[in-house]
Amino acid sequence: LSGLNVAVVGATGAVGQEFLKVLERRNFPVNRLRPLASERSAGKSVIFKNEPIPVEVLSEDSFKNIDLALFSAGGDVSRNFAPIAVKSGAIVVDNSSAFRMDENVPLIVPEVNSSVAKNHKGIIANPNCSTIQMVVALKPIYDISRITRIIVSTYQSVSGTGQSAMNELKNQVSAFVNGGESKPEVYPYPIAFNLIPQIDAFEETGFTKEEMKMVNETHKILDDYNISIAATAVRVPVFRAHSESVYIETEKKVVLRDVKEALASAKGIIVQDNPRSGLYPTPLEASGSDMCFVGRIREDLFVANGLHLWVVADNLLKGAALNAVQIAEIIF
Ligand code: NAP
Ligand code: 3JN
Repeated sequence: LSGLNVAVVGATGAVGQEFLKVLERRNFPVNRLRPLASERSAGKSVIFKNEPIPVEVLSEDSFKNIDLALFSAGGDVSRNFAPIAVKSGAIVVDNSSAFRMDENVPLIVPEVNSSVAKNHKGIIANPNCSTIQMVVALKPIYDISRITRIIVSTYQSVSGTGQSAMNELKNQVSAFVNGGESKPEVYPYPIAFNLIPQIDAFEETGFTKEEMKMVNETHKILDDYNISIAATAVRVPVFRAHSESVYIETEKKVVLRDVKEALASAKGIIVQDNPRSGLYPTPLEASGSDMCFVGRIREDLFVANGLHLWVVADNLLKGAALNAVQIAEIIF
């Protein structure tokens, strides 16, 4: 492959910045890079391969001669501009929720369902970060026995909200330490030294949109709509990497040793599971890594086919930019 012209929509954002680093680090065959953002970024540059590249303001003409367009500028931008990019001849890998549940759009985690990526009609969707790391960890178990029930609680870092939330946590921590005050702007409550059991808006059912993304996207990726799934998504004062406490029930009884072996030999997973010697995954240690870390693997004490796991991954990498670039690597 001689080189592709790649547009990054949202190149100045938390995910967009990771896109540039992942493309460079993985030696993705980039011929020309076109960083795109809003008018707010006019005059700014981004760094790619040690060179400053001027950011262009996103417009209908942005996709001329573009082969691959990586979108991470929110659902509205994707809804408006992804079809334009496709019409211009680009293949779109979209990080937003805009097209994830569209039946014409494959929703891909390469370790889980790479074979359906080729069914795309121009747009391929990248799942929500919390969904990605959960299905990476569950697929090797699912291949031993179907999973019938999932109950998950997430501990999501502020980088999942974007650059503004990372600044808010930092400012609140330093204000707190200095005896001052820093008012919440991004979140409804202070996030420093706190937990917020709300990510995105509540639906009538009492679940949030983020929680329902985990339900609906997991059904689609595993192509199993019979799994009973309940999620509680919580924002925690961590800068980077999401953690999840996952409880599952399998159809057949699985042997714990087989589960650990399947996870340890699965692509993209590192098992860190020796809790009595202090070995289990944490978000600080997982930050910056491409891998999905799994630990605290244990049988439920009361339910015969119940298992518990602790799953940690970098939400900006495997949860966003890395997974999207891995999708592009499958397609080209
Ligand atoms: P962020 O740090 O706030 O960055 C947002 C980016 O979008 C910036 O580059 C911004 O440009 C650009 N943008 C916003 N409005 C725009 C417009 N009208 N036209 C062109 N560019 C526009 O947010 P982030 O954390 O990177 O997340 C961005 C999006 O990625 C999210 O909204 C979400 O859809 C998706 N995302 C997905 C996952 C996942 O789970 N896979 C995780 C996080 C985010 P300016 O700098 O010019 O404002
Ligand atoms: O909050 C997180 O940790 C992940 C956030 C993801 C997100 C944030 C704003 C808009 C999404 C997403 O990827 O589902 C969206 C969206 O595209 O709807």
